[in-house]
Amino acid sequence: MSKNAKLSIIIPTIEEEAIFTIIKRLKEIFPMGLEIIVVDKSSERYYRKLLEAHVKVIRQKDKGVENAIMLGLRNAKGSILASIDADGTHDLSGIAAGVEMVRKGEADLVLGNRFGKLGKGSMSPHIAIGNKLISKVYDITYQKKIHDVLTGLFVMNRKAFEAIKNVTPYRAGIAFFAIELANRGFEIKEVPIEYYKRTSGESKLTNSKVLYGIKVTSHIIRLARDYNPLLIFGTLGVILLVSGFALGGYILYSFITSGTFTLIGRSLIAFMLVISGILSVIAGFILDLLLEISKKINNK
Ligand SMILES: Nc1nc2c(ncn2[C@@H]2O[C@H](COP(=O)(O)OP(=O)(O)O)[C@@H](O)[C@H]2O)c(=O)[nH]1
Ligand SMILES: [Mg+2]
Repeated sequence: MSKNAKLSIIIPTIEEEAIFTIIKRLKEIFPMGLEIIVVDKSSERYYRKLLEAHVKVIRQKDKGVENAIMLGLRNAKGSILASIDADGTHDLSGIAAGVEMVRKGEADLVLGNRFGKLGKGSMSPHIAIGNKLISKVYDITYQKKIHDVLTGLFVMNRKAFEAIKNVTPYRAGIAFFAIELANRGFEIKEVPIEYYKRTSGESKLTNSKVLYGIKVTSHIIRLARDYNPLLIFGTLGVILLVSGFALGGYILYSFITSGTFTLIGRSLIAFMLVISGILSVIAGFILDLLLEISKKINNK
């Protein structure tokens, strides 16, 4: 890829005030060969303000950030394509780092890992746990070393985009791109970025992040081409078993040292952990068997 290959950056927005600073800074970081495409789902007033920022603006008629980014990508001319949230929470330098990796051919898709340098108070603890768990499921299912599959920053090469440009996006945020590209054998890597607290407005993504998280997880598991239930349920089972035995060991130790048995609640939890662990492993074997049978039937 040539050094002055054009870079297109897609910015999805619903009334984000931080976008104007982002546009200004991106123009400073990439003074040459930059195309900024804002995919806007805001008011008339905001739209007019965007036009004054001298960027390409596409107004989104349907819903969802996945559709917004896809719309922007389909209209992009660059040989390297990127996207960043408009709320000012993502570290812009992640784009340059991702472009470098894509340019060198180290990856086809680079995701900005917000857990690299998470700013204080930038992500609430339960959202962080949810994001980490979802990324772990992605990591295990697709065998990629990714820690933040729901980030708002990515860079990809045109070849990767051409392979998925006709796929209709589903509700999975940027995981949609990571799932589709993993299924097609593209190289996916990450780069650590800083994540900052939102300075204005509220989250626009969804009314319920819990439901959104469940939807994303189900897409990740259902769409895996080489879906491996034994690996997923087996790993989960082992984690449960290890935690159960660890807790059991601790209970036994305190019983031996104190001579009295008081930890009834904890014993129950340890018992449940071990039982669920065993069940999870069994479920993995059964699902694996069913998958094998269905594959054989389909091939006939
Ligand atoms: N065009 C468009 N932008 C969206 C939509 N949903 C979210 N966004 C934008 O996508 C980015 C990420 O959304 P945000 O609300 O910050 O999600 P969060 O960081 O997960 O809370 C922001 O720039 C939003 O303004 C949508 O349906 N259409
Ligand atoms: Mg955000």
